[in-house]
Amino acid sequence: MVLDELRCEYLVNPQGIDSAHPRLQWTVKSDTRGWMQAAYQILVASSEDLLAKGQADLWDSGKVVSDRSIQIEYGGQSLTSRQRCCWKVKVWPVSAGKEDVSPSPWSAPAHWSMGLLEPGDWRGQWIGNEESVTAARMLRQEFDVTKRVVRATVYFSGLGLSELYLNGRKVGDHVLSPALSEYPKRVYYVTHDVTAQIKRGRNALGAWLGNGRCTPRAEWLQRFGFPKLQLQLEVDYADGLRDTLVSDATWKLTTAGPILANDEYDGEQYDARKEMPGWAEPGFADSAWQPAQVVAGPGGTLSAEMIEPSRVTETLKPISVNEISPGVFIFDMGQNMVGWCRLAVRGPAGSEVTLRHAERLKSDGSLDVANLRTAKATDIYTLKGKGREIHEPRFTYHGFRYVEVKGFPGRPTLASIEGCVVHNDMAVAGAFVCSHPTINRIYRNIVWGVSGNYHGIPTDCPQRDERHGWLGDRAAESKGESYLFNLAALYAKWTRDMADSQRENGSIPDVCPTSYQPQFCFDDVTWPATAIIIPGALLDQYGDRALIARQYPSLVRWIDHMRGYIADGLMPQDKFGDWCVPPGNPGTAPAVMATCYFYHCLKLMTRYATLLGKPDDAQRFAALAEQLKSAMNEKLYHRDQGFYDHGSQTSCLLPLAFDLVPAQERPRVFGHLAKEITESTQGHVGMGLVGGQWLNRVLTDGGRPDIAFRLATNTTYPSLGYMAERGATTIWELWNGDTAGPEMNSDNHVMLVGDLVIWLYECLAGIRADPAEPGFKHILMQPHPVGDLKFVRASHRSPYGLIRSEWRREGDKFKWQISVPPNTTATVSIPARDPASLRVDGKPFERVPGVTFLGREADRVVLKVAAGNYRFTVR
Ligand code: RAM
Repeated sequence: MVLDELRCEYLVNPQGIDSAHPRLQWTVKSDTRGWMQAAYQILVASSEDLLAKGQADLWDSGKVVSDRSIQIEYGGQSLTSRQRCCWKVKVWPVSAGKEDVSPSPWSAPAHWSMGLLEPGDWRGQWIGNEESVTAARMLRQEFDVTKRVVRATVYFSGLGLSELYLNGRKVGDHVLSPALSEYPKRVYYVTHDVTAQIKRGRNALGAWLGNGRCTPRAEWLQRFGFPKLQLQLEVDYADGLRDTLVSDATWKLTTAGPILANDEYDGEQYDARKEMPGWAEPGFADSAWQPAQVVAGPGGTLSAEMIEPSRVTETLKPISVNEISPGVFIFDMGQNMVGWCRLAVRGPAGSEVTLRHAERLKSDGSLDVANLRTAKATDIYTLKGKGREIHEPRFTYHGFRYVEVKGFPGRPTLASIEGCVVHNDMAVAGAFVCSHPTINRIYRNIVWGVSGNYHGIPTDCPQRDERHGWLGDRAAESKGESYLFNLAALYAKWTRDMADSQRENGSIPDVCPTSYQPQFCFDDVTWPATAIIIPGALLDQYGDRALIARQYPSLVRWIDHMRGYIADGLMPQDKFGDWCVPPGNPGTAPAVMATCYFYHCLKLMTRYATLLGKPDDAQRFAALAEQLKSAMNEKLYHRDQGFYDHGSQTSCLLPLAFDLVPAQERPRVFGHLAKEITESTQGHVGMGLVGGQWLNRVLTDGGRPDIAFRLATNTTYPSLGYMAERGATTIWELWNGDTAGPEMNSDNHVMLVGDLVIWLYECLAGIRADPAEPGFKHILMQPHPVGDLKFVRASHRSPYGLIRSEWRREGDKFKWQISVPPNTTATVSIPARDPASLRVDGKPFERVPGVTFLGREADRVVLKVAAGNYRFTVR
């Protein structure tokens, strides 16, 4: 059989898994047209040796007749804490409709290891000191290793943020770890294999504890207390015995180290003169340190952090530096970025360099920090005076483009600072470029904005004193993000935060995990609805059915809690309206927003209940949905005018998007929407972030992709292109960010992206997952050559492999090249009036293997194609 590559993939970071049924997947690379999998076999062994010998002591799946290659649940021996699992897979292809007798060779082996699964596995205690200090806590412990080590693993959680050192070297490359969670319910720990870092003889562990959300800021402190550490190091010896070292009162602690102050929002102050060389190495004299206190834990279950960690993913060089007054230098990073600066400096001991960060400059060239509210975003470094000093902070991050440097000994140059870009390090999932420069520029701004807001959760913004997981910003917008990055794990984690944050009565807060303000719980619909919308998107994009099962009970509780608010058949609960409508445009009534969204949630719940085999639930949700639909059309629809309520853009959009409009009325409502946009707002958006998350798709499905194209390419106010014209390198919180006051006015919010990224990939490039065969097992490919677009080149790394769509218009010709990954099929809808004008790989389609004619639709020819690469030409 022809098989270029068979690759085992694991959905997430494979260290310290805490699911009893880890899910495995693999991809096949093959140029063979129509490559499909007929069967697979998985072997899982407890060691690489056994696996190599084919002795699958944990699981031999046997030959499973199935075309599934993603989301395969481990089905072997029950897995225990710390279990090492080595696995490989082989597959049998379908050939000529029949099963090929010969399977592929075995894949290269892959591994995962289990975390600490039982609460009783944790033998240590939470330690820290219950004292209000701004300084970072430092903790240390020494231990002996007297025998040959075969494996050493450390499991730890240091709240709010932590870094661990072993024998003087940092363990791993994570920063700002662990991920934020609903601490009273769940606390994440991280796992590192430290076998290579342990040595025979005396060893030392050193931990830094930063404040994170365990900050001495009063409101936070009340909820989460002071920083604390729970740690367990397990050293397995060649003789089969194990030593376990845990966090307890025998550890030593000090707050007299160099990090004098640290705060996620305010920044970090570091005095290099207070460094303690060797503190994380054996033999350090720690007699001045105090014993660590055993402290109360945060309350939540320790769970393995199974998302991509935050890392420094790239560094930026400043593009200019300007001395605006004696000794005050403004650096321009050329990009609104998220992270911090690495400072390189030389000078006398005690010199203090202050770096302040901001997104904007005032007209006189000085820093404008008004939109940061109380966040000070200031890092201070005091030199030790020993040659070239390089420093970057540990327990803060900033959203900034400009940096003000003061107190620098001598004159700083462009080489004096470097921007460290920090976010969860997800794999890039797509590429998009087209012939329109405005769209390309906006796309770039979106990628920067979206990635900069991944900090263990998707945050609303990275710069001011907020940085919360506001649900409503990401309702449908998050699906677009999945075309940019592999979000399967991060968003699954965030939905778990939502369930963890849910109240006893079923209410889901608008901010998850809840922050210092548990009162962000309003029982509105549009924000919490995200808890229901995201699992459906992850199902479509990644085929993640298990997530639906996991979240389902929490979602049912929310629905049952909220349905109690229904009055007169309508859902009245709303809090934020169509947040961030361009000023001057009409808002949308609470009952329209809430009823539409609740209806949509009920339809999704019907889908989930059906998927999980719960027909009674499905029926109950469907029936309630029908009631809302009738009430909405009876009470809020104006048959004489053809629109709902006052006819705002969003009040037309939502009923169309969620299919609430009676079929015969659809053209009128759609007509009203199109007219509102083309006339009242003259080809511009007249809606906020709620409407915007459905806008471009509704326009395109209704036959007006030209309006969506106009919105996407506008450079006049209000539009994303306008922001870019005004110099934005990310996406603003407000359409009128340039003229509005600073209090609620961030330059880096993703919510106004709406469904633009979805539209670029699904409608312009035409790459979409078929919900009936999720995870891109079957792909719906329908490009829209719209406006004066000359070409689109896009690709998406789906769970089955790379999907490609590249089209170009040349004179009266339309040329389209696609790649359909092995083990998938696609329905392709080609803009061609006449099938005779179509060539596939230079031939009439009837003569091309793998191609089946499905029919004609308006101005299109619809084909079903097997896996492979195709060239379509339409004259
Ligand atoms: C602001 C946030 C967020 C939005 C809420 C309603 O505080 O920045 O983006 O969801 O308001």
